[in-house]
Amino acid sequence: MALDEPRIRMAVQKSGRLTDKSVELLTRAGLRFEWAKDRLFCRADNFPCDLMFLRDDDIPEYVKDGVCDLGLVGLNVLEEKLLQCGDGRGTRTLKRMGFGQCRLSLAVPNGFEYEGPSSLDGLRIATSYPATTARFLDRNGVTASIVGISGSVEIAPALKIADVICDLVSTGSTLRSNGLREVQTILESESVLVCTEKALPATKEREIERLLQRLEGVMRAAETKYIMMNAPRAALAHVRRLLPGMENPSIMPLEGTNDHIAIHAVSRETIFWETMEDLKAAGASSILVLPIEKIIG
Ligand code: PRT
Ligand code: ZN
Repeated sequence: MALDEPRIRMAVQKSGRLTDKSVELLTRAGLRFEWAKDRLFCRADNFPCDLMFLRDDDIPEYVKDGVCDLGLVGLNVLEEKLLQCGDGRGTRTLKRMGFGQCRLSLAVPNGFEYEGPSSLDGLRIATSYPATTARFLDRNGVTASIVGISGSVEIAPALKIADVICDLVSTGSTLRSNGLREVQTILESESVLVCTEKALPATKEREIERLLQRLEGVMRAAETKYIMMNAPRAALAHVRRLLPGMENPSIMPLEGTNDHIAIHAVSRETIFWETMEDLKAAGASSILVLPIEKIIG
């Protein structure tokens, strides 16, 4: 690998909820690097990509400014930081990554009657997402005051420093244990892969495309299974109905029988135990479901 080739620089959360999944995904996409919790910079030795480990709050600006070409960050942080430092633009979202799912929601104390955004008029809203919350209020023609808090937003109503809150929710248990009720989602979030909008050399664009294809392959493989079974030939149509995600199965004769076949196929859908039981009831036997590691093409 030539030393002067342009290398992609990619920002990843240094230590937090997104870190392990990000590192795992990049490793499964074939990048080989020596990662340790205290490292800020890692060079992949088999792909022209360097990783920079940052606080997630810094990733949007680094990508916007072109210090990093790519970033893996929560959509919630991306939108908030880009709104705080400009008009919300400056990065291109290449892919939703399917992990780190959560939502930014308004929550009110139990007993508060919420009838829509207008119920917030004149109230104080505590949040770590002031710009995203302000955008929501603005879009809904609501005037409320925003109390910026950097952590433990859920205790603000009990402390009487705010009437309601706008915070990230995943299971909802933090809200419940603080006597709050989620009433409105203002942003559905997950981890996203973003690219800078600054001009990049064509070689780098090509490498980014190659990396993206690999990441897509890893993600698709995770959702896809390889299924094998034996079945009476007459049951084939029934089997296909039970597995709508199955694409063009390979059908092979089974040695020693005329009426039984082996069916092998890739299924784009999760195969549940119930489906396996239905397949068995339809006459299938020796049903195997195997994970797929990589997919390309
Ligand atoms: O140090 P650094 O600044 O990098 O990290 P951080 O502490 O700011 O962020 P971190 O690591 O906590 O979260 C990173 C990202 O994970 C967030 O920006 C979201 O995109 C995503 N994520 C997914 C979450 C959650 N789920 C989540 N549940 N981030 C935070 N929470 C918190 C939430 O703030 C609330 O306090 O969990 C609590 C609610 O959870 P439930 O399950 O009780 O509803
Ligand atoms: Zn953060």
